[in-house]
Amino acid sequence: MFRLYGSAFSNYSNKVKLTLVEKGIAFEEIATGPSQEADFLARCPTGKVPYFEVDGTRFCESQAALEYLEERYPDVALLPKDLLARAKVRELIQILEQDVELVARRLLPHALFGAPVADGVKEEVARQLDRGVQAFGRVARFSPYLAGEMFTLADCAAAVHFPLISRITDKVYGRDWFAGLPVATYLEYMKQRPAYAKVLADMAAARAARG
Ligand SMILES: N[C@@H](CCC(=O)N[C@@H](CS)C(=O)NCC(=O)O)C(=O)O
Repeated sequence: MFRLYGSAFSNYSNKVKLTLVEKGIAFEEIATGPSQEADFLARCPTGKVPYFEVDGTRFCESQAALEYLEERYPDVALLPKDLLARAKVRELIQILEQDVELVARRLLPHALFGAPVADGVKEEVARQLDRGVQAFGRVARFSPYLAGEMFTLADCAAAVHFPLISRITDKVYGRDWFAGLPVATYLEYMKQRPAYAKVLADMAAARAARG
């Protein structure tokens, strides 16, 4: 049994959950938040969520989980057969996470919890976001999925990262950095997929339970 330790509020947890549900894999979800406590670090070296347990082996990093799930459960394929097409899907995920999500994440504590920001950080992040979103826009196809006609792992990542990135940039800069891309239309289209609808419903239920 695949055990997913994570949070309904964590986009990286939801990336893995969306992949599991899309593939129709049975899994157990254990609600956990990140921690730098020693007992948590003994289970997950980064202290972040999500982390995973399969047959007694623990590991972390959402992309490692996606690659494991794709290799272990190839029947519902979320990577194309062609090796170069597979590389293009991975390129999409890496650009989105490395050049956009991680950049916007620097302002997450400020946007969501009002944490202070050092001088110049907003300007620096804005410059990096410009470059990252433009790079992503050059490779994303939105036709209708990110890599083209096939729903792939890139969609499992983007569908959960886009709303968070838009929320952060809206809050901090008063504008959505994805406004120039067809992200809103794409997300509406994605909501027709039962797996994505479930991830959103679980998040809404967790929000309601938190009050
Ligand atoms: N590269 C990691 C990123 C995981 C991550 O950043 N998780 C966030 C929650 S969405 C977290 O645990 N943050 C707490 C921290 O950075 O200490 C992955 O892909 O799993």
